[in-house]
Amino acid sequence: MAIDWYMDFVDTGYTPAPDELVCLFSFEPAAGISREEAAGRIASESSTGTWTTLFTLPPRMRDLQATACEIEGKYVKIAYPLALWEEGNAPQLLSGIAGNIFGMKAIRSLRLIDVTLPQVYISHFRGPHFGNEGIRKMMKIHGRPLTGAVPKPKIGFSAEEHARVGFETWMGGFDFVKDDENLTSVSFNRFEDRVALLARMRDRAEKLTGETKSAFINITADTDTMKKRATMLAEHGWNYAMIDVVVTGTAAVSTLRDHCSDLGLAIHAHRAMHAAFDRNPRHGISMQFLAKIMRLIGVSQIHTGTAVGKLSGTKKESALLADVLREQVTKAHGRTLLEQDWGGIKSAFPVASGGLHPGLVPDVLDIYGTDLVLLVSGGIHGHPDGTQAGAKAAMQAIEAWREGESLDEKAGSAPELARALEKWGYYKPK
Ligand code: CAP
Ligand code: MG
Repeated sequence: MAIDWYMDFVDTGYTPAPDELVCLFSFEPAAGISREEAAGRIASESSTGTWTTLFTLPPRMRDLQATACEIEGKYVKIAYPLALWEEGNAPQLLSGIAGNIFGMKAIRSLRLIDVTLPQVYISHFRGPHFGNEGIRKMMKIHGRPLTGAVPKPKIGFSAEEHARVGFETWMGGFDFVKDDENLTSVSFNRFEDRVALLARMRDRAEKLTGETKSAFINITADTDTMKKRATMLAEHGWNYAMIDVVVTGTAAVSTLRDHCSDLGLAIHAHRAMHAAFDRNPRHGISMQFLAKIMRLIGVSQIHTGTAVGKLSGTKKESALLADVLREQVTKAHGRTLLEQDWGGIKSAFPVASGGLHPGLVPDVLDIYGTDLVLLVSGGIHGHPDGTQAGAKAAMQAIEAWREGESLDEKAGSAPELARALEKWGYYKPK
């Protein structure tokens, strides 16, 4: 008597229907399991199946089963009927295509690389509230990267001290001050104090510079608290909220996307904890999948790496992530990216951050061009002449790149940049 029915989920002659979701996985079967059977198990356990044949099957069963339709080497493509998915429910999508399958004994390793989402599915999501052009209009910044810095050290400043470092950052020419991912509301730096004190400094810096200034203030907490904090931000005239989107999860981000949109707030998404599941190339979930889901839900920008800074990631990965976030139709790229037509979903910004200093700015702009958020934090606060000089040096490095001038040439007429190069040169932190 047959025990399982995993092979019912394999049909390499099958062509996915236009309204089906299609996932790309890489996988390694466990010993004694064929590639076909492993592929069938992934399709089965991520859609309707289980380990044994069953006494009763609902009549609509056949129409709901996922199909492993392309198996090539360590790669498998699986097509999922639309009816499997609840409209607009990102957590449910992950429970299916990123759920139990990672723990199956029959699969030694499994990586969810990407998914193509049909129009009829993405039409139930709102995407980013502003889109990149909308953000640029709101901040009155054109033709150059949006720039920002996190006060460093990450935690330790009082709210007053934090606001003062913020003022110096803005006076050096930067657009944004950003909280660190682990700064929320601690005894010596309460959220509400920081919001109010930074707002006062923002208004002063805007008056003195004539430029629009803003901040990514971290509201990360339980969902109800995050909603209250977002409301407080709007009450103080802020136009952004920052959320640690991986640790809070797709459910909370979905709720806050709507709440922030009603308040006219864009969302800066920090991806802290992402490397716990996307760094191992054989097992886990890719960063491009995470970036795709977060654009779908509706963050305005998310961190995408630097390749040259202190954190892991390659140039190719960052360039592909930028395509996932910025393009209206993301082109397929080998076995790392599937084609995605984003329909009515607006664009989002890639964010380059992590171990950057003025000497590395050209490397980053060579990867991304100017359509990004560039965060240089330790790389301005560690400047020999302080934060304001550090920000000026980074802005001078951006200018040099836009003018096609080398940093050494530019340093001749840019003293802050010259001092930065004295300290860091072109050092790549590791
Ligand atoms: C950078 C940073 C960011 C990382 C996040 C930090 O500070 O504030 O959180 O860039 O990583 O805490 O390390 P520095 P990623 O500029 O001083 O290094 O952007 O890869 O998500
Ligand atoms: Mg940080």
